[in-house]
Amino acid sequence: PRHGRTLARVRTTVSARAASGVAEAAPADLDAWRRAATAAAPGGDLSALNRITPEGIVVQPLYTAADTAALPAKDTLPGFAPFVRGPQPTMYTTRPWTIRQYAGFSTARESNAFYREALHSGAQGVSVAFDLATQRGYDSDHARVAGEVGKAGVAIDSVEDMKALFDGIALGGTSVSMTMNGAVLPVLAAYVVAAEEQGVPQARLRGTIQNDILKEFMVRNTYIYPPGPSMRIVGDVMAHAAAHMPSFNSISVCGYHLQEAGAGPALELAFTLANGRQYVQTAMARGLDVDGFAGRLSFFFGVGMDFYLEIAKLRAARLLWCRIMRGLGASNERSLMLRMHCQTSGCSLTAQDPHNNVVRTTIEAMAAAFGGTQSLHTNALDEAIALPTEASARIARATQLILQEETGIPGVIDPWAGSHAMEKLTHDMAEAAWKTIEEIDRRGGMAAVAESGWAKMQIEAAALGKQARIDSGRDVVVGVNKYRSPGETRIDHRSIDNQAVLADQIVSLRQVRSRRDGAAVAATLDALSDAARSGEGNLLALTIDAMRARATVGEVSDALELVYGRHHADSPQVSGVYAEAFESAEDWEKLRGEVLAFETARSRLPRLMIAKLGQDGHDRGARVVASAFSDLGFEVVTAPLFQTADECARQAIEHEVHAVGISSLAAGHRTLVPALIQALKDLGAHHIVVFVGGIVPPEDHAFLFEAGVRGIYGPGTSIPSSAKDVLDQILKTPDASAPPQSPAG
Ligand code: MLC
Ligand code: 5AD
Repeated sequence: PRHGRTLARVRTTVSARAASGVAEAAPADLDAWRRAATAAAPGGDLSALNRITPEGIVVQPLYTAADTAALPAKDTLPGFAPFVRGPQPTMYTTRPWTIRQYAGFSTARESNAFYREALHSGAQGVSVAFDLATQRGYDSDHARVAGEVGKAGVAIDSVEDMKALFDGIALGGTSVSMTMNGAVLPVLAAYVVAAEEQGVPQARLRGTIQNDILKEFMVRNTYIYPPGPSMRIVGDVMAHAAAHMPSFNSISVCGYHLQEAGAGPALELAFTLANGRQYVQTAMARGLDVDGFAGRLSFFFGVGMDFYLEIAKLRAARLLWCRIMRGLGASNERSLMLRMHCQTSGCSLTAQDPHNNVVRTTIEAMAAAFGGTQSLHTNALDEAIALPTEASARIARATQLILQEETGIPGVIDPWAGSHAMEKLTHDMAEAAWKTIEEIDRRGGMAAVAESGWAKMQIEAAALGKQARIDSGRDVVVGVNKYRSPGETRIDHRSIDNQAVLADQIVSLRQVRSRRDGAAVAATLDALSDAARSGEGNLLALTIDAMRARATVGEVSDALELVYGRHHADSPQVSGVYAEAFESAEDWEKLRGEVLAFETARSRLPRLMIAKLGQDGHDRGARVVASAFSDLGFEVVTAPLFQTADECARQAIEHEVHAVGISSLAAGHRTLVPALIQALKDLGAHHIVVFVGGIVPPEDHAFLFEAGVRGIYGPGTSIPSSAKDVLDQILKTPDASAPPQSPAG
């Protein structure tokens, strides 16, 4: 048969080459290659073939033995320090990474059904996404969160909800990750009690709590209390877990959100490791033995599209962590080994041509597997539009199943080891990250740079540079700034009936409150406030008592807020980075001209307030837009996070802005944006124009326009195009000083 003949021919060719192998075996003549490559390089300049990443890492067109000859300790083995090649001696050959898809929406019952179906169809662990009300420590019936209950994750108010969430899922067997930071105490406590009532003692619980508050202050913003008390809470969780939950990972130190907020891989790596080190030092300062808890520290990285560098980053992470932990006096092997979860990059995905996202995610997932991750989430193709549907979640899961079961990839441990390129890039990545860690030390350590805002500004500057490179076409995003599709691909997406979820939660909260012993609950909450005040006792242990008595998430948070207060962040804004990185002088001048023309027409510069509403703290987009618009000549006011619609309207009026731009990434827009427009009208500010940017599914557009929104800018919108539209829309609207149009009727 044809097939056999082809095979035979291949075999002859191979053996013929082997016979005349003298020429092939000749030592590499690097100078000859350099001459040939120089001749072929554009302008005869070989260095033009280097790619220099925004972080200054040089990626060469060719690596040879000459690049790796001087590197220290290349020839290491998996399962042995410094663990560059992986934490397990056999890695995926005996147990592939855990397919662990982050998910949660609506009520506990609905999310439970989703998890069970996922576990039945190939998922291997659970990962809970909580709604923003829960993440920020509010019960579902709190007035500030009405628009957000059940939207971006599942609503959990008490142990009863937690029990429903894991109904029929054996908590002793399945490992569960919970992405919880601000409200870590009531949520982890509810989990412990739910398991206990399932018959699983805390000693047998497997899983991970995120409990990484430092990165919340830097980027993700679901903190509740100020940094000092927040770090005590982290420490109490670590201490309790070290003593009572030996199989539970008490912290997941996150780089993912730093990358999503704009950090390149080296910055992500440096900040994550420095945060991890800060937690270890915090626990040690409380007198915990480092080897008693460090083996249960876990990490979490994002994996973006820069394929080689992402693999190098994951290898370098293990190398550096081993160095850091030895420096802190750890000696147990488990304390030295970095174990990680990875998630493919949400911000690399596009709303345009959404099917392309499957390709991007596959490539990123391969990088995570080549990098030796222990657990992986692959994003769904509808990432930039809404939460995953059953169908898109199925493809995302299958992406991993195919890698595990069809490709042979898990069969070779750390297959890139020994590649001149990969070894050199691993080394260069580690060096770049280490330099930043040294700079952090010079600035007083991670807690100091997180609190001063320096860390956040580094990340924001990177995000602005990236935005400018995409807007000016230097960084290509297929289907967005190049090869755009003439038509729009519409896909189905999940939408959540927020009002129905809210009604459900209110009923179950009422039930919980009516059935419990009120005096007993009050006593546990008082004990909690006392412990917060005195600094004595373990807050997690006390919260477990409170949740067992059926206190709610909101009540526990309030008991602590009473002592600690709620934190309000105030972070300085980056300026000039967007302007500097924007490459098309002509486009730039044109836009600046329009801003100046506006000034002439309206006798003052366009003034814009950029705001987020409710509990949605994902502020990369808002901050990038604010900084870039300000570079373009707008006067920009950045509103504080977590405002209600009414508070936002009052601020807008106070600042005399022409327009308010709302950035919405957590699906609260259907409730919050109309409420803002109403509040502006009620206050007589008909002239203030409202725009929305962020993740807004196409069906919501008509609804928002009807409510009075004047522009919607989804992911992939270039800043110059939205700026132009904003100017046009403001000019179409009568000024505040102009006589108000009499409303019809
Ligand atoms: C694994 N094991 C092996 C082995 N491979 N044993 C022998 N040989 C091998 N080759 C053992 C391990 O030692 C371990 O046992 C057990 O098998 C499970 O393996 P694991 O590697 O620990 O995997 P897992 O249980 O999945 O844990 C992975 C983890 C953990 C350590 C990274 O922390 C985790 O699951 N993290 C997930 C975090 C997450 O999903 N976050 C979502 C964030 S989303 P033993 O006994 O050693 O434990 C988000 C988005 C947002 O944050 O909202 O912003
Ligand atoms: N369900 C599934 N995935 C989610 N993500 C966020 N919330 C959810 C959810 N409720 C994913 C997205 C996002 C990242 C932070 O996590 O990929 O980018």
